[in-house]
Amino acid sequence: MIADTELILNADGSIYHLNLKPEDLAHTIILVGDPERVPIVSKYFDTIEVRKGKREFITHTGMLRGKRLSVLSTGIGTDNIDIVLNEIDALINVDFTTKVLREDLRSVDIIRIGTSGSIQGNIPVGTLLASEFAVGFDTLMQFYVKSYTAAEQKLAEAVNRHFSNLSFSPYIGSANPALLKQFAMELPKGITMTAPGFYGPQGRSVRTHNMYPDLIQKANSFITKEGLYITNLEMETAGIYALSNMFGHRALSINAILASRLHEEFCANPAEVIDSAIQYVLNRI
Ligand code: R1P
Repeated sequence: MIADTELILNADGSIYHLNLKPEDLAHTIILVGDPERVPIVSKYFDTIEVRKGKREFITHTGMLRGKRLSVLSTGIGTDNIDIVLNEIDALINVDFTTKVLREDLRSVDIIRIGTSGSIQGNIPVGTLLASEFAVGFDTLMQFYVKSYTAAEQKLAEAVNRHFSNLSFSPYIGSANPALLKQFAMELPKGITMTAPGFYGPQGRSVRTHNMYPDLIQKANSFITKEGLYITNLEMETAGIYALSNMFGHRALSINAILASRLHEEFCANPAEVIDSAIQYVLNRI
C-alpha cells in the first residue's frame, strides 16, 4: 500500500494538486501551459463532462468525434511538470480505493500544445514545430533514475560536449515515434531546449548579470553529426518527455513559435497562431 504522505488525496478522494478522481481523466491528454488556454481547447469538444481544477491546474474532460479527451493546464516550468506527470500516472495506474499500484500498468497519450521562441533563422514566427527531442537545462531528472535509448545517449554526449562550460549536465527526452507519425508528419521537427526560467535561463537580460550571456548563440550553433540542431526554447517539453519515457506513457510536444530570438521579433497575432496549433492537433486526434 502506498503511504498517505507519498500519494496525498483530498477529502473527496481526488488527487492533491490536480483535484481529479481517476474517472475524471481521459487516456488522451492535451497539456497546455496557460490555464486560460483550457477553455480555448475544450470549446472545440462536442461535449464537456468534467470541469475541475486547483491553482494553475485546470482540467476539462469531454468527447470529440466519439473520443474521450482531457485538456489540462500545467502552468509554467518543469517543477509543475513533475507534479502533473506524477499525478497523471497515479490517476491512471493506482487503485485509489486500496492505494495499491495496478498490476496491469496502463499508458496514456500526452500531447503538449505550447508556445515557444525560435533560435534559428529558418524557423519564423507563426511556425508550428514538433519536438523530436528535448534537452532539459533544468535539474528535474537529477532526482530520477534515467535510462536512455542509444539515440538519446548520443545526443546527451554531444550536448554535454558542446555546452562544456555549464555547471550542470542537461538531460535528454524524446517524442514517442508513433505520435510523431500521427501528429507531426507535415510539421518541421527539431530539438527543443527546455529552460528552468524565462530570463537568465533563456539568455535574456533586462537588468541582470547573466552567467551564460551567450546561451542563445551557443544553442544556435549546436549541431550533431547527423545534422540535428536546437530549434526552439521553452520551459516544459524536456520534463514531459523524460518523465513520460520513465513511466511508459507516450508523449509529443507541438509548439507555436511566437518569438524569434535571432530576429528579436514577437508575434503580432499570438491568439491566432495558438488557435491554429489547437485546431491542427484536434483535427488529427
Ligand atoms: C512562458 O511565458 C511560458 O510560455 C511557454 C513556456 O514554456 C512557459 O510555460 O509555454 P506555454 O505557453 O505552453 O505556457
